[in-house]
Amino acid sequence: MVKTNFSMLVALLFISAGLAGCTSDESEKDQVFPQFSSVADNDETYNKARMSGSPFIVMFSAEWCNNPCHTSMFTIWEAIPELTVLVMSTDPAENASGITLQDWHEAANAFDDDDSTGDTGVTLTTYAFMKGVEAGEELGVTSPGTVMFVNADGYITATKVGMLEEPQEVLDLWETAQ
Ligand SMILES: [Ca+2]
Repeated sequence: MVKTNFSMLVALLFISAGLAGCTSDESEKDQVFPQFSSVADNDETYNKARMSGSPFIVMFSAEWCNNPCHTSMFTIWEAIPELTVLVMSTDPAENASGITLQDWHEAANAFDDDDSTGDTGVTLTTYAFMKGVEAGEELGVTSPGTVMFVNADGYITATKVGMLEEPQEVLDLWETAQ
């Protein structure tokens, strides 16, 4: 029993330490999403100027991140299809793990495919896959698994650390950016 409690304490301390660097605190609610400029898998350049005027979602991920990344991508799509989602890799290596941005997008699209029936599920057509190392570092995000909701003025209105599994949660967080 004592051992269990100690383990829980260690786990709680670990979780607290992990959350200390995130931006979900009320006090940081108005943090501006940093300037960035990145060429995505569709060869288009995305930056703050291009994104201003409409809310958007940034998912910090990586070429090699399957979960929570893929699950979160499809939960967002399930909640609201065809949203503009910038999927940013926190891995500075070009073609990390030998995966190009195009490969990465295709792997994500294939995540909900059913090989036995040939059903290809949905295709994440409005998601743009790019590097986001500098922006992530400015926000204290250096590993995959954080999703940020940004309003039309470029402010971060909500941050989700970890997997998005419930479409309703996406809707609630998206609402903060409207
Ligand atoms: Ca698919």
